[in-house]
Amino acid sequence: MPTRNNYLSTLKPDFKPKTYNLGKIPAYQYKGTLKEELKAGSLTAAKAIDVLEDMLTIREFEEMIVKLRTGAYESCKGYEYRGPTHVSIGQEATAVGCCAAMNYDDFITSTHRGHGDSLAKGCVAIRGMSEVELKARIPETKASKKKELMEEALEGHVYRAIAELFGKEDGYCKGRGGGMHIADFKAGHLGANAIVGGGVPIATGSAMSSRYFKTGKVTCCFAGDGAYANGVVLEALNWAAMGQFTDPTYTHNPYGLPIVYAVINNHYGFTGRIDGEVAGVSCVARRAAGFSDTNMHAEVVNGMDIMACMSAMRRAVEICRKGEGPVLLEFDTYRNYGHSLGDPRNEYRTKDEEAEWKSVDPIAQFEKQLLDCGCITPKKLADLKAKVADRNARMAAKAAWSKDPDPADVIKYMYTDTRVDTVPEAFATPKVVGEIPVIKRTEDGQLTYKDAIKEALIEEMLRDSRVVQWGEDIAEYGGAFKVTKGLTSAFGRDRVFNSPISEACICGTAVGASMTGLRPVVELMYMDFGLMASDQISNQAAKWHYMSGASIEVPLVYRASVGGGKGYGGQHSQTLESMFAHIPGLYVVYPATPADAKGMLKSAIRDNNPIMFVESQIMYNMKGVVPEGEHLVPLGKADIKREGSQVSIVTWGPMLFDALRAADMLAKEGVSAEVVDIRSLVPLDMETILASVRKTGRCVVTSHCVGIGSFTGEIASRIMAEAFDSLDAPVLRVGAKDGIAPQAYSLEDAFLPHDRDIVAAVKQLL
Ligand SMILES: Cc1ncc(C[n+]2csc(CCOP(=O)(O)OP(=O)(O)O)c2C)c(N)n1
Repeated sequence: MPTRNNYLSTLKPDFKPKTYNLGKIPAYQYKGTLKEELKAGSLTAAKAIDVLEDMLTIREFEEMIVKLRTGAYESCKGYEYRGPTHVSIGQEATAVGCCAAMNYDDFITSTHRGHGDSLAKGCVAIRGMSEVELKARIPETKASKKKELMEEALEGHVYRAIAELFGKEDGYCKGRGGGMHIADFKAGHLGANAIVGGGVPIATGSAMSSRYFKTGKVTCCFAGDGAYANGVVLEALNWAAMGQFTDPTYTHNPYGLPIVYAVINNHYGFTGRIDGEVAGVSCVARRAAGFSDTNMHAEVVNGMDIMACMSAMRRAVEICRKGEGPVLLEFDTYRNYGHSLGDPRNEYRTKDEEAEWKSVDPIAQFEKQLLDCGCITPKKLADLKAKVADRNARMAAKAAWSKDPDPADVIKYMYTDTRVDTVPEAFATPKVVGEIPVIKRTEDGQLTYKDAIKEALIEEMLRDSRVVQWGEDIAEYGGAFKVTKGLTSAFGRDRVFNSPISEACICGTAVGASMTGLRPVVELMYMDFGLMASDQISNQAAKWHYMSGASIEVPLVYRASVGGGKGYGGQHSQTLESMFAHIPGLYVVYPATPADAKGMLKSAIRDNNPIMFVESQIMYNMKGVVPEGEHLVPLGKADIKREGSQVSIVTWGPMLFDALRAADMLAKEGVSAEVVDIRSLVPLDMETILASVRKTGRCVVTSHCVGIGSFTGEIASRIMAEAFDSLDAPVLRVGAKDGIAPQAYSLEDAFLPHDRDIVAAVKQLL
């Protein structure tokens, strides 16, 4: 483990002329055949037939969708499928080749065109399961023999995948996700993603978990060629290749991320051509050269040849398990249909091109090889095809007429109510590798807000080894505001480390890491930068618990600090919690006192929901009494910070202190104001707010958010809807001006709300 001293950089200027070698990327090197693989023992005839069965299962599933659209699918006539139709016919070898070359408990992430990946992963997982695992998967089974159990589980797999596609309660995600978000965490499938590139940082985070826990598990990240133009994907490649993971001369743990970036290059984005149109590289694998001196062991593979796919993936997995990942494999393949079935393809490609690719169809080619080397007879091949078609048809009919989710449950699964009350033994005694920073209280027990946060971080790191932190400059430097100072030397670089300036990846890797066992607490240096990560926060972290039908939890904390009030201008001063509160699925909390900061952060780290934890930079040096040791403040519980009887001032964040000063000022004029600090925007403690308003009859809601779209409006409207009879006057709001935070002191002062504005509003009510 490097100490702080030997971690100090000793860079010298060196401008000697040199040339950087970008290396070579092998392409289409595989020349083997099934016969040779069988002879070499890398594959058995039985496994080869399983591989064919899985490809046929995908083809049948996708052709079902095509036929459903025209009413030609016989087994569920009359059933009207509504939903996306991104079929992957033509690409089956990539899905099956990759999954079949992995262990059954390795991980994948997938895409909007992910039925194939999902089916392949499930089939491979089921075939790898023990009898006990199979019985757990299909608890109602009457089968006892392994083969029967497996066949039943495979049938159940097809059923649950179709049921999810059809939006049924029996689906993998209880109909909450659908085909574009299908996931089966029990089979290592961490989710398909309808945001192009959205799953790539998640996969990267999953590989971080494997590295941290030393499980040896590999993650295969499926994404299309189109995705490799997206910022977050390029961020993820940089992240995975970071020297602090891979460079043995520099790092304490030179174990590269065990991840295979599987680029499924079907040559089109939606319609945009990667070849000669929307990219400037001759092969997508060249992207790898931009991020790693080893070119990430990139390779271009014939994605129409299942043997080539499997061989490449086997080698990639081996590299990863040796700790030499990441690996990037580009699979050259083709989608026979358009982007979706609504796309006729004729605007951008020719029938001749399609015919050329159909002539190298992966299934037809592999069937020929199986027949040629006598692995299967024509009769057995016909039987296998009939079995697959029949299974799909029966499962489709069963799914089509199975139970729809109950409309009363529309928001069921939004949040989890679980948290870590007891840390499992394996994680309960984390290693401490250096001195733990001393946090000093004043004689009367006070701490700064910043130290209160730091104390919470230290206590939770000591309590649970799964709590891991990353963010920009948070290691030796301690973060831009020094909140994490000293934590790297205390807990080690595996638990507190610097990230690149990649907010989307900071937030997205946390999602994948939390899905696979870590409990990340990551820092957004300024809340404004959260907008760079809004997809990962809002579409990924916030949504996965619901979209998976509660089959996965995403326990993570985004610590976001707000810069307003320091004269930092428009891009470093925004108070954006109202925006994030508008995203269902995310908790949003904002403590205003040191005691609440400590107690709420500890609760947040133990909670199993994704949480936006907002901190204000102007409060970092504010002092208050903070209980030592185990001090937990529940999330979603408001706090009456001052009792009063004539008006309620409902607030959160730094406006609490304006509200308290306003209450003092009003008291001098004989007005009794109650100050309610909501502390959590989501979940919101309406009960406490309503009880206060029912008592006082008047209410002002105030925060640092700009007026338009502020969460103050949400509170005001709910008070009016739920306590109208108790109100003697309308609810008023006090916020920042509807403008952009200016730098000039005079302007920022005019921009932000103050105690005097609250007093004026109260007087208006009275
Ligand atoms: C961030 C984002 N932008 C745009 C889209 C719309 N869209 C869906 S699929 C797609 C093309 C994706 O191309 P690629 O990654 O190559 O995958 P393919 O569809 O070819 O399998 C686009 C633009 C989206 N879903 N997400």
